Amino acid sequence: MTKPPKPNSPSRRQFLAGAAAVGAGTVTPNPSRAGAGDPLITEVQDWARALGDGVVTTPYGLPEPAEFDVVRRNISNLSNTTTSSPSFTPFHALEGTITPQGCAFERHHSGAIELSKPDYRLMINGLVDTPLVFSYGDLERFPRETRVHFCECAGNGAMEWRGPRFNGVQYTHGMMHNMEYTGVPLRLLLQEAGIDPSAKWIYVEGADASSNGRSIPLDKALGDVLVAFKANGEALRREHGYPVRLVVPGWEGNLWVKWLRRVEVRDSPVEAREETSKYSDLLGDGRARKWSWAMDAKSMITAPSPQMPVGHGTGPMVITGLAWSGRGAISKVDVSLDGGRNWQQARLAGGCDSKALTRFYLDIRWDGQEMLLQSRATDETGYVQPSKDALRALRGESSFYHNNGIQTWWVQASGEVENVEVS
Ligand SMILES: Nc1nc2c(c(=O)[nH]1)N[C@H]1C(S)=C(S)[C@@H](COP(=O)(O)O)O[C@H]1N2
Ligand SMILES: [Mo]
Repeated sequence: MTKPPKPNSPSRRQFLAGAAAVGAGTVTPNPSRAGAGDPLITEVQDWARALGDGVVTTPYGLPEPAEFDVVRRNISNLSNTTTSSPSFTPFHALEGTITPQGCAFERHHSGAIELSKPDYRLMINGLVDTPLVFSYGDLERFPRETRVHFCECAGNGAMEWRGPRFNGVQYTHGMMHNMEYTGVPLRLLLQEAGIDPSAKWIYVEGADASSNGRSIPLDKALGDVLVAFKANGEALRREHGYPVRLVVPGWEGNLWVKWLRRVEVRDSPVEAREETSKYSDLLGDGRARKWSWAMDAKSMITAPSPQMPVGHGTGPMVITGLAWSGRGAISKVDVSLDGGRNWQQARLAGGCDSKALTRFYLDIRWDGQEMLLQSRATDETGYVQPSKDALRALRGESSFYHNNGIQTWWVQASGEVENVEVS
């Protein structure tokens, strides 16, 4: 069993602080008998003696103060500036599948810019009959679609390629979010401009200083790509590209251009731009794969996990997590309690949307013994999430991006959980 190096992990320090606060260890394993003298049951409490807050006390609601800990975090030594850096989603503390915008990971190359709706323009040019410029209001007049999709950075888990490093699902898997987007299919805007028969690619750019330009094959652009202006029912937040971003379902987050400014229709990809091949993958044999667009099936156990230790004794325990695939819907998730020797099929909750997070549960009775928890996703193409060893055998020890290997959590008898690897 390989463990992460202990001293220098910020997540571990945060975990220990958190664990003390919730009192990791044993608490009452069963509901207590009614009328057993609990004042919370037998006495009238303060909150029932006076009126509560009136409506619109908080015109736009904020999370309950006691939930202060359910926030994005970054890793201070990961990059030099926070304007060119990722933050991480607190998946250990979230349920269901939708990521609230307020705690969804962000990744900027030159900071989150302020861009107003009146100042917003989207240009479509290149191999088209008529180059067009759309205002925000123009976009609102095209037929829209609403769909849930995950956005995962190709770097999610990259730091774990060579072995366990960060003690928390927020850091090992948190470069991702899953939202319900509303937008106009890019196809409709391209058709409005009229696509030249020689067109094979588009090149997309944002309005920020980095522009984050990327090439995307025309087939994908004419498929399920959305020019989105709403997420989870409300306007996009600035950090996710207000007022308009590209949604490229199932494909790596870098293609999801924020503050979308220009779509150039082309006969070839833009080769010269460094960004185009930034997320290349090394293969085991010394060659490299330039593009890995679709995110392969992957899963994570969100609880128990290092930031969410077991807070109760033996008996009923809920093991839960998320699974996703960039190639379609999740068809099955297996969970192992013993480091991958035996597997049990988990219960899938909800709709199992295509290219979206799927929540799974395994309800067990914990005997108080240590466990090596793993989850393994299978998608509708039949693809099965590989072990980290299998992935390294294919792609070598020095690869980095697109790490979809199986994660192991070591649940100790004390209830503490650590990021480990078993082989
Ligand atoms: N314009 C612009 N678009 C961008 C980026 C950027 O820096 N600028 N970062 C990209 C990367 S690398 C990722 S992973 C996703 C992250 O989206 P999020 O910030 O909503 O999480 O946006 C992509 N789109
Ligand atoms: Mo990314």
